[in-house]
Amino acid sequence: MLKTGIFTKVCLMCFLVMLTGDRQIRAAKPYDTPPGLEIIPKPFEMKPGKNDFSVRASTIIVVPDGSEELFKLGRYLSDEIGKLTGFTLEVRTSNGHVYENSIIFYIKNDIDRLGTEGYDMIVGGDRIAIRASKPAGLFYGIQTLRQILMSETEGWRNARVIPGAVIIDKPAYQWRGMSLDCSRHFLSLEFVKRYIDLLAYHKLNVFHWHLTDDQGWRIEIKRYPELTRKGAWRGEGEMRHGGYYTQEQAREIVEYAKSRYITVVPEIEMPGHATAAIAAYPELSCTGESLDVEMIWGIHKNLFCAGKESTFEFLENVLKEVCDVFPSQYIHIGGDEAQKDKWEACPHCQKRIGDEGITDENELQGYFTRRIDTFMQSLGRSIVGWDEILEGEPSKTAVVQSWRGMEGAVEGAKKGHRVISSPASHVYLDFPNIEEGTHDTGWLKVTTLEKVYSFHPAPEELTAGEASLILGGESPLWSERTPQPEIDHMVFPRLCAFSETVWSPVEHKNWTDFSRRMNVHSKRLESLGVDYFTPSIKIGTWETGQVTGSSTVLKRDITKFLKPGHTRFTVRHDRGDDDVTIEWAAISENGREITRDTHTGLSGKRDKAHNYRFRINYIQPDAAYTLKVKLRSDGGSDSQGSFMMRHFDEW
Ligand code: TNX
Repeated sequence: MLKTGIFTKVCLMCFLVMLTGDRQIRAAKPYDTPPGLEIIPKPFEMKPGKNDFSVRASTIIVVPDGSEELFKLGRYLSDEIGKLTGFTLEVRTSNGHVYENSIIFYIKNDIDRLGTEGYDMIVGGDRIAIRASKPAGLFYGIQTLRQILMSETEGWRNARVIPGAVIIDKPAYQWRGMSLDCSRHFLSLEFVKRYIDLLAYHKLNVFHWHLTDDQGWRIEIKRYPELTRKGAWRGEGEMRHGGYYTQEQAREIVEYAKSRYITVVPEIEMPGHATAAIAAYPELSCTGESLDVEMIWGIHKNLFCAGKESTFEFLENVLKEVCDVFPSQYIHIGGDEAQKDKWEACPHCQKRIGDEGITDENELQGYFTRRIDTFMQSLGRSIVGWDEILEGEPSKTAVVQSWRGMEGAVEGAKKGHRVISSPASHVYLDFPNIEEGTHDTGWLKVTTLEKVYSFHPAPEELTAGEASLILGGESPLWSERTPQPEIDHMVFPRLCAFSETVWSPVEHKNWTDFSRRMNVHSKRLESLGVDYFTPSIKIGTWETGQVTGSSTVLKRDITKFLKPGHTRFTVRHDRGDDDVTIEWAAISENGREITRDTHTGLSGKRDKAHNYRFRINYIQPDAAYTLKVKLRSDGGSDSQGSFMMRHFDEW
């Protein structure tokens, strides 16, 4: 098995020299995806080769000597191949030997054209060579290999043949992010780790962790224990919801992400989206009034007081602990949707405006942001803020995340800020996939897979110099309407399209080619256990005359459809002038009610649909199951609507 044949060595060297010969950074040339190589995001360059490589039980993974990190990467590849093929591959350092049938990692610091995250890969005959100038590049080469092994060639999870190929690959953007909102719905530590793996699989490298908001504070701050004792919980009884991450758990996520070449960027919202913090420490607001952690979605007017010095003392102490846990260069400080009514009425804030000689409350937010920015710089960090921070002229060191369209990206870059593009219109994963009525406010517009695919991080109106300030893009999952079991459904497959918009060169954009690769890729998602978007099924309707001004309970048979796990029913208004109010929905088994979700929902011309959710632990064979919904109209009886249902795998 061990061969040091001079011929083999010479051939391999020639191969590599041929590949490195071209040091120029070239523009990407569009190409047709060769069969068996349907990678998402699409690699920079790829050519089919003559000889396929077979993964065997005897295949050896060879890593360069002397690096623990590279050895770990070898073990990681071995584990992943193990999951896919059942083989346990040995990992060895090369020691100058050339092994037959091997996957070889090379680090060459001078492969300029690959940058810090690129790799090239030659698959031919009895070896696969993956080269990069940094370990991150090898990691992405491994993701490419994982995807190839999860292709249709020999059946799912079973492919052992990797088609001969030469791949040269590197990202278009350095900031390829996704964010999870763990405030509106708490997400378990395991679930967050699973997402980190899914991001890595799509070559994304930033996990933006939205940790605080009106509806919950989710990160332990040792100096202020009430933040999580009180601020991490909302509601009473059945409606109680919450949870938080200890610093130790957050560190675990940071480490886990690091091993996947992902940076965790935490977000601590200020001055708005602060209700949970204020519920814990009322003195942080302008009025000091006592508040509960918010139960209702939308924009709330509780801001941290910008007049009191104690607010800054608190925030600095919090941020110090945050920086201690999160080594990221960038710390997100929110800044969005800060409606300033409370500041207008606050003597402390007005005094601050007077003392600082600033004109209004928008500038007061600018003062706030600059102060926090200066503090963060003193800790050696940089802030990221939502595009509203531009209204207060922050210092140039602040990174702007453009979300209300691309205007913030244009303005931010023109003013010399670094920018992350996240236009809600294209990359918000809380927006519905199709018009199926699972949305309940006018803000949430249908965002199809194709729409996400059409996103481009760099606005055309920028000069080349300005465009160089666009760090990349980020796709957030806001979780108001998405509890944990439904997250996959909102995120996938749209995150796959997004990954291509930030990794692949824009010249490669080709919806038809992407859709074809996506057909293969969706099988991969299935084998990874991703419950990606599929439409709800219609289990019944109500017709004109059935829902009137007095409450009625409608029943629909769901025996055929109900499965154990998490089920969502959508009550959707389809036609008619009358809006419908829903009081509750319930499920009965053989005529006996087994579970009920009681909360008022509106299903009408504007807020079309409302969701009711159940967790069913057990389905009794031969039992009959019925959905019951209690509803009434706002007067007339001409509304018509549908009952929709979607089952979700439990996480
Ligand atoms: C706006 S995006 C928000 C979030 C909401 C989201 C819902 C941003 C900076 N603010 O607080 O969750 O819309 O789509």
